[in-house]
Parts: sequence; structure tokens; C-alpha cells
Amino acid sequence: MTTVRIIGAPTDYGANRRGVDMGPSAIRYAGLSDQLSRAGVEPVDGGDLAVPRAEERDPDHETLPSGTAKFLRETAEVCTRLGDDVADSLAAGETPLVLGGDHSVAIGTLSGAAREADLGAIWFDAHADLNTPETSPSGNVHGMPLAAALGYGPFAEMDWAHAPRFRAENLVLVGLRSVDPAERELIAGRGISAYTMSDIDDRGITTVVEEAIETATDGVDGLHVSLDLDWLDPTEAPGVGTPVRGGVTYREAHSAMEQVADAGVRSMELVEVNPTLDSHNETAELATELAASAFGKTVL
Ligand code: 6HN
Ligand code: MN
Ligand code: MN
Ligand code: MN
Repeated sequence: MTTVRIIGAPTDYGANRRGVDMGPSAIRYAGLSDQLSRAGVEPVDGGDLAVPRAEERDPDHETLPSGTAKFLRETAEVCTRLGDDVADSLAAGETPLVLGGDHSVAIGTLSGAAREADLGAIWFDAHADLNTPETSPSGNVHGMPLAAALGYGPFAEMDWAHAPRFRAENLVLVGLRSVDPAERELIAGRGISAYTMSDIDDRGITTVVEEAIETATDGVDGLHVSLDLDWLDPTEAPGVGTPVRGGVTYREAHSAMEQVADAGVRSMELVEVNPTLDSHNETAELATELAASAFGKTVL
């Protein structure tokens, strides 16, 4: 039986709103372990990483050649430990499931997951998360994890941020509807595969995800699934800090996760659940249900 190791990463350094640090707690409370058991995997809860409170830190101390990346030193510190935990879990033959926290935790997950194996990734998100400190409109690192993992801009000088065996060719963005100008340039310039909501409207979720899996897994050892809950429409997932209207439906999301289950998930993360913005923990519940689908839960 597959062992899924739950690793909580309760950060909010990367987002501009407090509350996303309560994500791991809310997702557990919503019944994650039970859902995973029903999916036929064995959940092991490794607890939460220790994350110092943002109030005790200065957001702007990080000196960069140019641009802003708030709480970058704290993010580096947490992501370094997270990367080690993810790598250890994989080395033990487990499947790590990281609970955010804001999406900056993906810098740690990717660096750990792409240490001993060539990694492909599907990024289910309204956003492209490809900003660098120079191009970011907000200075929030949750909009930068992919640029960090791929070593773009000033991240080229930061070894902690790199995912060593992860290439742009094996990255696929699915569900885009809020992309900044510099991100658009990177997607075109670096040959990153990307599907917008219009692509899903035109071609259907099944075809899009089928193609995404093919591209992400081409020539690699394993697939990472990054699920930002703002991928879904805010009517389904209100508890997120950067909602964008026009996202995928409940059923489309499950269908996509069922497809990745068939492809096989090597590592996964559930990020951006913000219980202070949620309605009766429904976004956290949704996260647990989607994780179960991604790990193979079926009806019959
Ligand atoms: N997320 N593109 C915007 C920024 O500030 O860079 C929004 C990023 C949102 C990131 O939801 O993980
Ligand atoms: Mn994101
Ligand atoms: Mn997002
Ligand atoms: Mn380097």
C-alpha cells in the first residue's frame, strides 16, 4: 500500500493576507486522513514544520540586486527544511503530501522532489506563479515559486531555491486566468506549456489534462501535482486570498484529479487555503476531497 506522508507547512510569509498559515490545521480538521484512507492509501501525519510568526519578522530586510521579495529569508529557511523532509519521505518510499501555507512552500517541495529524480509538474492554479522579485507587482513570494524553482532572474544566484532536476519543458500550467505581463513573456520565451480557462472551455478538461500529463511526464521519473485552491471558481472555493472569478467547477476539478491518479502522483501539495476567508471550512473540505481523488478514490 502507498504511504502518504502529510507534511504541514503553515506559512503566510508569501501572501499579503494573514490566515493562510492556518491551512494545515483546517485541512486536517476537514478529515484529510479519513479521506486518504478511503482512497486506499495509508496516511502518516508527520505534523507541521515550525514556522516563526510573521509579526516577529521584518518583511523588507532582504537585500536583492533589484526588486522586492517580502520575507525571502524566512521563506528560504522554511523551504530548505521542507525540501529536506520531502526528499527524506521520497527516499523512504513514501508519497509526500505538503499542506500550505501559501504557495511559496512549493519552492521547498519542488527542490526536495527534484533532488534524486527528474521531475515533471502540473500547476493547477488561476495564476502562473512565475514572477521574479524584479517583475512582481506585489513583492509576495507566493507569486514566484516557479521562477524560483527554475532559477529565473535573481533566483539564479540562490541555490536553496532551485529544483535541481526540474525543467521548464516538463512544467504545465492549467486553468490560467490572471497572468502578469512578465509571466506571459516567460511562458512564451521559455516554452512553458500553459492552458487558460478558455482552453478548458474550448477543449474540455479531460483533453487538456490528458495533454498536460503527457507533457509533464515526458522523459521524467515522476509527477508533482501542485493544487492551488484558487484554481477552482470562488463559488466553490471561497477560502483563498487571491480569488479570481471564472475558475473550474467542482466536477471538473475532481475529473482532473482522477486523471492524475491514473497517471500516478509522486508528490503533491495543497496550498492557499485561508480559513479566515472560508465559509464553514468548505474550501479545506474540498482540498481533502480533491486529494482523495488524486490518490485514487473511486465510487465503486
Ligand atoms: N498565488 N500574480 C500575482 C502576484 O502578486 O505575483 C498574484 C499571485 C498569486 C499567487 O495565488 O499562489
Ligand atoms: Mn499559486
Ligand atoms: Mn493562485
Ligand atoms: Mn545557482
